[in-house]
Amino acid sequence: MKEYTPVNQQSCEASATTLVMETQCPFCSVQCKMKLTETVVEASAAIQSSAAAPDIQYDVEPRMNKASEGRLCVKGMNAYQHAVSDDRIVYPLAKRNGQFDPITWEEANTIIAERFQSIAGRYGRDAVGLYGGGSLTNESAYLLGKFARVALRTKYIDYNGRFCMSAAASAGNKTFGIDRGLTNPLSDIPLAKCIVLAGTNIADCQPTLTPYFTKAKENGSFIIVIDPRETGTSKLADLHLKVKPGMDAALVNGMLRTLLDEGLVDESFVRARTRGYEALRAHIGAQSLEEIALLTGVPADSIRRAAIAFGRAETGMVFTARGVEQQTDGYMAVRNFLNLVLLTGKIGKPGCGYGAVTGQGNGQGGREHGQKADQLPGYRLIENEEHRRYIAGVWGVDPSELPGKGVSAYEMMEKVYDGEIKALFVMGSNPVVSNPNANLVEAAIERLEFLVVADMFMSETARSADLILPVTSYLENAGTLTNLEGRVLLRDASRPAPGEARHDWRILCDIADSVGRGGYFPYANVEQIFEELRLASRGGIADYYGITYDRLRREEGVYWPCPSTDGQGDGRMFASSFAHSDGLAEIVVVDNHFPDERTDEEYPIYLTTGRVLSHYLTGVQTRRSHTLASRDIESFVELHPNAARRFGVADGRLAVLTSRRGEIVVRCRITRTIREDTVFVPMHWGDVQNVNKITNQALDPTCRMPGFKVCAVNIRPLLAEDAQFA
Ligand SMILES: Nc1nc2c(c(=O)[nH]1)N[C@H]1C(S)=C(S)[C@@H](COP(=O)(O)OP(=O)(O)OC[C@H]3O[C@@H](n4cnc5c(=O)[nH]c(N)nc54)[C@H](O)[C@@H]3O)O[C@H]1N2
Ligand SMILES: Nc1nc2c(c(=O)[nH]1)N[C@H]1C(S)=C(S)[C@@H](COP(=O)(O)OP(=O)(O)OC[C@H]3O[C@@H](n4cnc5c(=O)[nH]c(N)nc54)[C@H](O)[C@@H]3O)O[C@H]1N2
Ligand code: SF4
Ligand SMILES: [Mo]
Repeated sequence: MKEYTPVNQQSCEASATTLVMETQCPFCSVQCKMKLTETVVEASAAIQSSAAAPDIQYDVEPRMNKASEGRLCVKGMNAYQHAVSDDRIVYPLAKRNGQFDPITWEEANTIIAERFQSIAGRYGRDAVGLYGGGSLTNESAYLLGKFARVALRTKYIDYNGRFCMSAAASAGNKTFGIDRGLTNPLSDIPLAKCIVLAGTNIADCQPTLTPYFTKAKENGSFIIVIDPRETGTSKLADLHLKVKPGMDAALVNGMLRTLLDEGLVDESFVRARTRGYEALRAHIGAQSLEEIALLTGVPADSIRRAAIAFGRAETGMVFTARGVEQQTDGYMAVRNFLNLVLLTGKIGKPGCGYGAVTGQGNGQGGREHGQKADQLPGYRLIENEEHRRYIAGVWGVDPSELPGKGVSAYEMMEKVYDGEIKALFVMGSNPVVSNPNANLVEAAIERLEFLVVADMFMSETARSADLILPVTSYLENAGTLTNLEGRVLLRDASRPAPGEARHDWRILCDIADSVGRGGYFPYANVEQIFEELRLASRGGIADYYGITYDRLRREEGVYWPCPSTDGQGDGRMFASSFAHSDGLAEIVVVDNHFPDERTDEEYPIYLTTGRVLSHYLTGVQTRRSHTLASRDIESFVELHPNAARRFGVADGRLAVLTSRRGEIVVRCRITRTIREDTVFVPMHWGDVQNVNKITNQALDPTCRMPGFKVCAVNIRPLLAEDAQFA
């Protein structure tokens, strides 16, 4: 743990103790650095006698770092509030007669071991499932994967990154042979002369990156935003394509058709560096721009302008995020954006590349080291014999002991519902709010024989737990996180754990011990886990072998892949070859896909979902920050005035949104900035405002990503007085 020196400032009235914490923001994938100073002012003896509580003040200063260049957004500025809040769970809690009672760690570990072993004994080891998250450090995420396969020996493990990065990750792997979010360092963005921002709202979701794009604009870049709504990000746009939700793949086909018509395909790059172009050329040659305009709701002229701007620009970058990816064709839609990058030869050079804008703080590292159903550390595959042998060797087990692959996050919830999974261990996620079709998930969770949740707070999921394990926050827990660029960063611990809260990795080691597998989890500190992770990832796609804590302390983060301790890691990828064994990138034919659910008479308008600036994911943390909560105290539905008139709902009044799966109640925000056929609801609230009670559970057939971004809904005023009268 990092050393800190309390400073005592004595005065006749009061004394102050100051704790300086050098840390980084726990929220999004930029991982901005900051200095947090806590000053505790003890009242004087005279005042103390009247039982005054000490006055605690916090001061936050952004710190220079390569990603945010010394910026912090409003979430980072206020991230301390939840971590220091009185709402933190600080003792293990067991539910008895519907009430949570504090228990000791010893009791908690004994209960867990007994219940897991009894359930595994009665129904088989696969009756216990694990559910992880992208906010866990690399060390904890790695250990959770090992814990599933070596301590509990179950095949059922998956994590919330399934809902986040799975479409882009599978597309990157298939097209390039590797998935590392951004193929370039952020510093390349200002060099791009044309930038496509598709389904990514950087201004609200990675705000400290916005200046890279404004700098690009100052350098003459032409910015194209593809989003059904106007957002903070679309304000940067020279051209905004207000696409119909779910129709990005078709939109890109229109752009590719234009490239072909205008002779803007970089034939020599395509010949030298890719395979699969012939089939794609035939496919896009058969597309009609007018039909695509009808399908996508974007005028043919705008599609042409976008394609010509990107095709002609000397350099260019494409970014996608969840707007494109959280679709039932998310994998193929991303692949079409990668087709666009490849056909124009805009990759592997300064100012040329692709970025899947990673979401969670460790959304990148969290998807590399084995908490995914089909994965082993270093991006290895659990069904690959050679990979199994290698990892079994590192773990000291027989390869035949490693389970096979399980199922994706939502499918795990279906197995819980069907009674195949009887016990669940959740670490770093709030699945009752973040899964699609949340009513089913809530019912599933209630059917469990045994639910353990490791969290800092009483989340909506923790409420249903039999046992809650209190974990340390970013201020208390050390470890590495990999930011959206693929840069591995070390975050030291800054203060002691509150009460009896424990680190995630420590909790896993202790439970492993209780189930008699402690010999495989002998770590005395987090660095020892990283040392094992280095070995486990060695020779894999996500090779961390060359990265050490010493290096991370000396240098400001190291890019993966980094196979050797004197190697620098690769900031800009694919300069001369891609990661497939033949060195080529794979172009693929992408059809004009429709969303799984279309509007009809009963559910006549599209719902899309996403984020607002001041809240983070299911809001468990940001709703506990008074500054952030007060910016948006409740959820809302954003809808066009014509849509409001059609459904008779009024601005500022409550409306009921219904779908085939359930209903929610939210307040109306009427605005001309959204398409008339689409409404938007953010995802940050639970219970009656949990938008996932109405979202569609249909999954992408390849990556198993749910189509969070489109379903069909109906809207009505909650009460007569909420109605709009024409
Ligand atoms: N403030 C804040 N920041 C965050 C988070 C947060 O919760 N709050 N979460 C973090 C995480 S984990 C993630 S994954 C990222 C998410 O970052 P983003 O993906 O940028 O965020 P979203 O708001 O989910 O979706 C982006 C945009 O997609 C648009 N969209 C909806 N449907 C479609 C469509 O069919 N096509 C296209 N092209 N666009 C569409 C939405 O209108 C929205 O503006 O943000 C990270 N940063
Ligand atoms: N409708 C709709 N649904 C969505 C999305 C969408 O755009 N629309 N986006 C999806 C996306 S991209 C994501 S990433 C998911 C995220 O959804 P969730 O996985 O539910 O994410 P969080 O709300 O961050 O929940 C994390 C929980 O872990 C706790 N936690 C935080 N840090 C730690 C830690 O270090 N250790 C432990 N043990 N616990 C910790 C927090 O207190 C919180 O309770 O939601 C998905 N759901
Ligand atoms: S939320 Fe993201 S952009 Fe904002 S301070 Fe935290 S890491 Fe930086
Ligand atoms: Mo995410």
